[in-house]
Amino acid sequence: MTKLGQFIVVEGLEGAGKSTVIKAIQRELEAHGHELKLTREPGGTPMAEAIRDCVKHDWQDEIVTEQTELLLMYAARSQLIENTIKPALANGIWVLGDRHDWSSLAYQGGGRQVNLAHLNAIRELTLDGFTANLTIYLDINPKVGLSRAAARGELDRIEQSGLAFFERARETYLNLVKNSDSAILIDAEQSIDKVREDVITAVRQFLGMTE
Ligand code: T5A
Repeated sequence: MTKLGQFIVVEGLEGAGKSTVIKAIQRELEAHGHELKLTREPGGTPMAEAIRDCVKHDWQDEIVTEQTELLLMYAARSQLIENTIKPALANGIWVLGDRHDWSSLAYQGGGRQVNLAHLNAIRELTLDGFTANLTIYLDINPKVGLSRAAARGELDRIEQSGLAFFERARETYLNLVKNSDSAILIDAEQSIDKVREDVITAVRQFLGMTE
């Protein structure tokens, strides 16, 4: 019988270094012989990528409501989970995700402060208990993260949400890590090399438990 794949997610605010560490994790997992599928959220399937374009862009003077943003994030997630992540895991392929459900809890729940009962109802409908095996949370002061993101170019619609939004999102992430036994916090304000080193140590520990 095929051994199930594992789902590892990297989370964090803008500019925390997710894309940067994902390359290092990929190398590590492949060196251990794991076949790997990389995903990003929102996105990762043709339809979910179209939703990504929708949520990231400005719509001239049409306001994107908080409810629309929330529903689109979970619509994209549902497409990705059912069409890509679950089939990969069932075939023994490991999945490495650039963001997942915690991003919605942090950004829509914490940042936008959407109604939590509604958020949880949509989560239950979409996830039905599905969850990552390991979440690596890169913790960064939003001022530092946003300045890294700004150095790369113009900020998109969500990135323009303001400092208080990102402070609430960070607070939510910190609470999620504190209350999880499958997540690890990495200080993302360290040098890139030190962040990578800490992340790889965490991944090796996880591999020790699963292999
Ligand atoms: N969103 C997403 C929601 O609101 N709800 C949801 O449910 C989901 C899934 C996605 C947007 O959607 C929102 C969150 C986002 O706003 P995105 O383009 O995927 O959009 O945004 P991010 O994931 O935030 O992508 P970023 O590229 O901004 O962040 P990364 O990947 O964390 O950062 P990275 O690795 O590209 O690094 C950024 C820069 O910093 C440098 C890098 O070289 C790079 O230039 N850097 C460092 N510099 C100094 N020291 C370090 N330690 C550094 N690490 C990286």
